[in-house]
Amino acid sequence: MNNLVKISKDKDNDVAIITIDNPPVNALSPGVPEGISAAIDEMNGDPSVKAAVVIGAGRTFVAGADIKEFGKMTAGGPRRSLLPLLLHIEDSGKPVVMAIHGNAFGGGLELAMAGHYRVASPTAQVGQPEVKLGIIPGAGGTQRLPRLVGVAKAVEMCAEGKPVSASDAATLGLIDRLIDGDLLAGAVSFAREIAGKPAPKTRELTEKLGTTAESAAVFAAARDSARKKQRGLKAPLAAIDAVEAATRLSFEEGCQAEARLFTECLFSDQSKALIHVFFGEREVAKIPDVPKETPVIPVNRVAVVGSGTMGGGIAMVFANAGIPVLLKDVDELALNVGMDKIRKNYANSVQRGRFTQAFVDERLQMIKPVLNYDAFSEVDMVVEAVFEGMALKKTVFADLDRVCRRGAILASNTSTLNIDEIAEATSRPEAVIGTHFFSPANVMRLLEIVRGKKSRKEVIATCMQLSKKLGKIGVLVGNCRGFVGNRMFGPYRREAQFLVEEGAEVEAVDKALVEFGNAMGPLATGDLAGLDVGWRIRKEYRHLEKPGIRQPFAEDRLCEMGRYGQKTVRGWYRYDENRRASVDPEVTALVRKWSADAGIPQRQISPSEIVDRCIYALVNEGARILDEGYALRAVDIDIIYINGYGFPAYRGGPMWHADTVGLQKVYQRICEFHRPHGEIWEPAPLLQRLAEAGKTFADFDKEQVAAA
Ligand code: T1G
Repeated sequence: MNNLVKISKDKDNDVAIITIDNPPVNALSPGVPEGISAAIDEMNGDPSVKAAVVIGAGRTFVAGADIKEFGKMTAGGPRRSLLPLLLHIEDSGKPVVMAIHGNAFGGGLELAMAGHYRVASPTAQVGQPEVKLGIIPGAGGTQRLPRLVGVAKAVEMCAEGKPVSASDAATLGLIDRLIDGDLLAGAVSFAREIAGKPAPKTRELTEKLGTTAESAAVFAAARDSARKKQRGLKAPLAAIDAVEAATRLSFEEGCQAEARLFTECLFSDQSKALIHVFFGEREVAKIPDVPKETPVIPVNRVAVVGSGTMGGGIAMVFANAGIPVLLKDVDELALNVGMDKIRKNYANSVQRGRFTQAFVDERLQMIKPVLNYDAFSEVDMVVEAVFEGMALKKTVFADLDRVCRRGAILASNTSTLNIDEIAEATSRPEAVIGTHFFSPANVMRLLEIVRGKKSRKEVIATCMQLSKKLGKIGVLVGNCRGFVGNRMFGPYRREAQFLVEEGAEVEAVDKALVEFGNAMGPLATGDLAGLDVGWRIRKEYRHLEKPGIRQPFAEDRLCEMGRYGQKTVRGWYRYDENRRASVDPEVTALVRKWSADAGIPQRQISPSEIVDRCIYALVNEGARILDEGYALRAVDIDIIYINGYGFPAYRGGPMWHADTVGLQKVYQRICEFHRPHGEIWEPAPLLQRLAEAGKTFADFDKEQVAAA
């Protein structure tokens, strides 16, 4: 593609209009910076022109540097092409006005800040989200931003990466004027207003910089917060260092400091992992045999059956997306308890500033509690969220088959049960699908969409698209026991229990996985979800357990004692009234006794063995799932674990992490576990094949895409 085509030039009398046209998000791909630079030269060379407006074609200004190019970069990265351009714009003899709509993110905001003025649509957003990719702004953003918005705000924007609305940016002095209506027309008349006046160069502004000493407390607080809220991430701390450099050094020296920090981040494993996650969250939406043109079913009205913890949360998800919900339960008491929990959750969200009271009042109006199926014939979709028992689910689906109109989607929130068996309870298995939300449903981003043998493509396409509208990441999985997430979680938690039975302290197992980066350890997670949930499922499937295969016993024994975790104040840990956990020596003593009775020798176990056994159990089961075709790609598994199980995004997910370690090394380690622990650690055939071929799970994904 000819570079200059991405930049179109026009004139409105004495104002030049430079349009960036590089769909889908006007990224600063190769040729774009050069095209803008050439257009600026042309404008400066045209005596009839007094000023220029730079604007984006399509739905947005510039969403940043082209992330797809990062893999090809050598030291210095995008800044080599961007920084000269930005200086060139700043040094333009005639003023340049940046007209922002949609998003000005990363290199897009850096470009905008090199302009002499910025105007924006009120709905626009600006930001430096680079830390979400494990990098920092690399084209002067950490040096120009504090000059425009002050040090504290610049630190916040660069270290947290959150977008700022155009109206807040205007208040901060980052945007010079908000333009209602026609942005281009407004920008051109603004340009005409400022033409001939001195054009302020952002890099020369100093009044908002202050001194390092004055901002010392800001930097200290930001580092503290980054270490707590973005635990394990390197980029936020690097971003703070870079902004701090702006308060100590000249603009040029500050840019060099930024460049060093940028390059360190860019070539880090964390950044590679986070870029994998960025594209992965978009890749999972692509289903090879369900093309994006597949017709979708309009979902304007839904019903949820069951107003328990999950049902209530799911009803909130639909209401929050503006979709009215019928919430059904069997009796008044259950319904009142369910609605009270919803109201309480919303009140917490208002308290935490996540929603306004007006928003919440509106949403509560959208949730209609009902005791019967009378209005179900009007809904486009039903999500069943009743107790996890096959018989009850079949009864509910038979009812839904009777009361719902043809064409409605019948979805189950089951987390383990067979979707095809549930579908057989209806006369329309093609309309049945799994929509497995994660607790708390109104918070967790993951939605596992479970494809039944007969689920229609339109039903799948609708649920995939709907997940985005619901603010979720929908990942399509196959119908095997526990689907993808929970199926892998089994071996992961099995190993955690085995490790305790072999001598590791409960808190040591959790500590090792938390230090690895997980949001919570496997045993504490069990206490949070309720140990009895897994216990009931294990009891339901006891008949499927292979004789002679070692099974963990500690958790079952705790449950037999009524220790279900947080909800019974005791589980693996003991909990106080604020649900704060403390080590329970009684559990350690109990497990030691049970292990002695079972003849399990006790030994010292290192944190690295704890991590390897738990994480590689995930990887090995993940490889089986891929081989059996219950997940489309390894990246799907990564996205499931990051958004549903608190796996650290900066490690890219379990499969990417295995690639980073090296599959040969992972395979060898699994073989080491296989020898003493037998069949449960038999290496997955796919893992063995890839390791022996010197390949990765990423290679597997590429081959899948090529074969599709
Ligand atoms: N580079 C390349 N491709 C990009 C891209 C980018 N910056 N942003 C989006 N895409 C692709 C994306 O993969 C998808 O492709 C399509 O565009 C639509 O995206 C020097 C170094 C802007 C909020 O971090 O946050 O600048 O799947 O599905 O939901 O300091 O995209 O269709 O093939 O996400 O409407 C900093 C990243 C870069 C912003 C739009 N910028 N993008 O969301 O669409 S680093 C970012 C987003 C940088 C400088 C540094 C979102 C969006 P496909 P989408 P959306």
